[in-house]
Amino acid sequence: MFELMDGFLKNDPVSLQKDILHHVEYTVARSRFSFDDFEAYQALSHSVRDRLIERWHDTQQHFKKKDPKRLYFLSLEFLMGRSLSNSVNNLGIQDQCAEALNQLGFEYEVLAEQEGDAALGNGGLARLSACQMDSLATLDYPAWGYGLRYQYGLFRQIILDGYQHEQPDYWLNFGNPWEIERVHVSYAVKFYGTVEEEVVNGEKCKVWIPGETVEAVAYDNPIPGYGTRNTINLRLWAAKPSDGYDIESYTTGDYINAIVNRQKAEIISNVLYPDDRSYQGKELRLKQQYFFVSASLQDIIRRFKDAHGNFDNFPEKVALQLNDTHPSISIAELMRVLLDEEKLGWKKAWDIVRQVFSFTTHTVQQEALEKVPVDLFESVLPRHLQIIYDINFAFMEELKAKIGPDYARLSRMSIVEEGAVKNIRVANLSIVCSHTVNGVSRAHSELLKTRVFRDFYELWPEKFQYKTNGVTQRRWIVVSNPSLCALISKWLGTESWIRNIDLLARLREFASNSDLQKEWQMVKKVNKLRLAEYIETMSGVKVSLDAMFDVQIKRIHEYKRQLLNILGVIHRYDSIKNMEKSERRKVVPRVCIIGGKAPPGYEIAKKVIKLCHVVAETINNDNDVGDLLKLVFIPDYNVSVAELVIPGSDLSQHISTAGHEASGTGSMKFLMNGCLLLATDDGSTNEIIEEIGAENMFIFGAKINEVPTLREKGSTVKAPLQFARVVRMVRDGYFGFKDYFKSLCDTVENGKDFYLVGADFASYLEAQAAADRAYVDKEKWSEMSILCTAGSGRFSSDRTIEDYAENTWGIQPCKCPS
Ligand code: 26M
Repeated sequence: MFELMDGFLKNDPVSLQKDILHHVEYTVARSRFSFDDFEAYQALSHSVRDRLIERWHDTQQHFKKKDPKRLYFLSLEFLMGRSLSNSVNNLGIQDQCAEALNQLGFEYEVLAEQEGDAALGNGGLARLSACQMDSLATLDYPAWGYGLRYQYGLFRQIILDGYQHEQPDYWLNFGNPWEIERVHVSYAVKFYGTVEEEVVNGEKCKVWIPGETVEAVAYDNPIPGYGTRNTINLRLWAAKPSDGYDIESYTTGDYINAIVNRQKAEIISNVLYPDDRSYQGKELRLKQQYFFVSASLQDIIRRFKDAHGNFDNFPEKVALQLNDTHPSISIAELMRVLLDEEKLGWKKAWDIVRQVFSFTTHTVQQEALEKVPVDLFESVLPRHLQIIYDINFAFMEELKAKIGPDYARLSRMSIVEEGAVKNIRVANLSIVCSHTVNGVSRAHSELLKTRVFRDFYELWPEKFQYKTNGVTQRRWIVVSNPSLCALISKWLGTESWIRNIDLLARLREFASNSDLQKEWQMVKKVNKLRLAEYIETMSGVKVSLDAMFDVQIKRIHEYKRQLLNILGVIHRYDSIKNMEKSERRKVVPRVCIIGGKAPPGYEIAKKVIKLCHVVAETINNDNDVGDLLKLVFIPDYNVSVAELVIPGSDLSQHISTAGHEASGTGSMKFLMNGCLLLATDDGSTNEIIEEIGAENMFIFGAKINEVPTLREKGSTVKAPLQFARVVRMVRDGYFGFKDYFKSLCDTVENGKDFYLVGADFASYLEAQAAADRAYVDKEKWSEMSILCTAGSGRFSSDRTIEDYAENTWGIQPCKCPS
């Protein structure tokens, strides 16, 4: 049974082994003499979980005692991926686990592969939340994450005959050892109904009589910091029927229907919306947002009230971070609680609300900003709509006093959009009510100030900040690339960079050292081998390790321009086909790898996936080409696939049309892994250039300020001949499916080409040619690769989080004693 030291579970291999066997027998309920890899994974996970729980308790106890200002990070999406390897690494018990398992006849790495991803999010925004939770824990900040426990995560992508099909991700099928169900932490969340006026103590007040109640039950997910005892909490809410649900049906005797109706409450947390283009006016989506916001605020307020008599110092103790507009109803909800339940009066309530919220936006597109039809809002949350109207009225008055009767501007800035369908502009609500509005890169922030939120910037310039995104080196180097991790530590003579990323810059000194370069190349080779094996298993394509592995992995979107990549591959193929045999010897061999999910309703994105498959089919089976060029599509791209692919890449592509990618975080993971970037000047790229140097990257394409002019010119901008030629090949059915691809080709020709695929094609090909030339010189390439890792420190989420803590949230570290 469990052995304790100073009251804690021991971490030596013998104690771990005993715990694993205990869990095999009593948690997994298998014989300790016969259990398989999956059962061993479960038992190991439960042993690790026990250790997390101890730390989690101590951390919460410590926070309670110290009562620091806490950060509550509200996000509808967290893309956590796997937990075992991350937890084992952050607890620092990997060697001990490996030894304990070895003696039982199991391999740690094999067991880690048994775990499925927790994919409770779509893409960039959701993975960023996960990286930020890791940094918050590691840097000892008193923080909590709040979100939704979807039963179905992001759909699984399967490819049939080159077409994407979506399958449900019922990720909880085999149990989830990383969560703790808190049956006693539950809150009633209410919807619908009416608002009535009542007189209480001679004062008129509004009373919401809700029509439906759903119970929110807490599931806690411990997030361990690295090299610290601090383990913070990610609390996800699941919807359960409430005892008060549909009482009516019981009394009318319809028992069976009453039960069936009761069960409908669970729908709220059933499924993650898989389209990250933000779409409007879905009742279930609004209910999801309010459900998680209401439960979280009840929890936060209960915790606050346990420690404080009144709300006077609420803003000194609570920071609420809105991860995009998705949780922004919390503004109206906090207002409602303070007004209707706590009876603080408008002035006091408003004063508190304005001090606690900070808002980060993750988009560039004006069209992508969420809107909720007023009718829908009124039906689902009638009292909240009134409050939003009141906030807007006060804001409009304040604005009029400042800017005078500029009605065009007043109407642009109003929280309520007038028109045939009246809408609530959630972004405007968030800006008006937050003390800070953050962008996710410097360039993004400029766009917010000059275009997207210009009116607001002119009114409140002091509200606007930016925090360039970052990713956690714990997952993206230490866990996913252990050989590189060991090599870095060896050359730096310390492992401290895992907590103090600035130290990575010291690698620069050794960038031209031939010993390091050789070891660096070895590590890359091992990772490429692992990736090549995976590619062969997934797609049957054999690839040469001497080829440059060129990767683009991210959600499929027109603005991310996977089409530009594929057309570039077609051009390369066409050029090889048209070469003399003697010339072919000079071609630098390439393996082009593309992976990503298309939103289910996004036809053009789905056609891009099919195009990739048909082009791959032709190229990969062409004996003229052989190892000089391969194209592979990696299906079902997710966090775990990224952990495998990124370390094995030589070159990665971040080629969005300038002005469309708010930041981009994939590029940062590739950089950390010594992978060179081929990129447009978009999102974080120009900040990356400052660290790495343009001479160590392949930058191409129109700049942000050139895009509008290029678009205006439309059809008069002549795309290069090579472009017309490759599009023609697709149009003429060189790869088959001629009719199917017509609409896709139409998006980039005939004067449309909104994303400037044609306009950027020539400079894209030049950048690709420059990459080829650089790859031939192995020493030079290794030096550039080392410089990428060395310069990646600024893109650690540790740096982002410290900046947020200091300049937005006003929180301090609160370290739990070891
Ligand atoms: C909205 C409404 C209904 C359903 C889904 C949504 C929705 C979900 C996710 C809308 C947008 C979502 O994510 C946007 C996103 O991922 N943005 C990316 O954020 C990253 C982190 O800041 C940036 O690096 C990327 O540039 C940005 O595209």
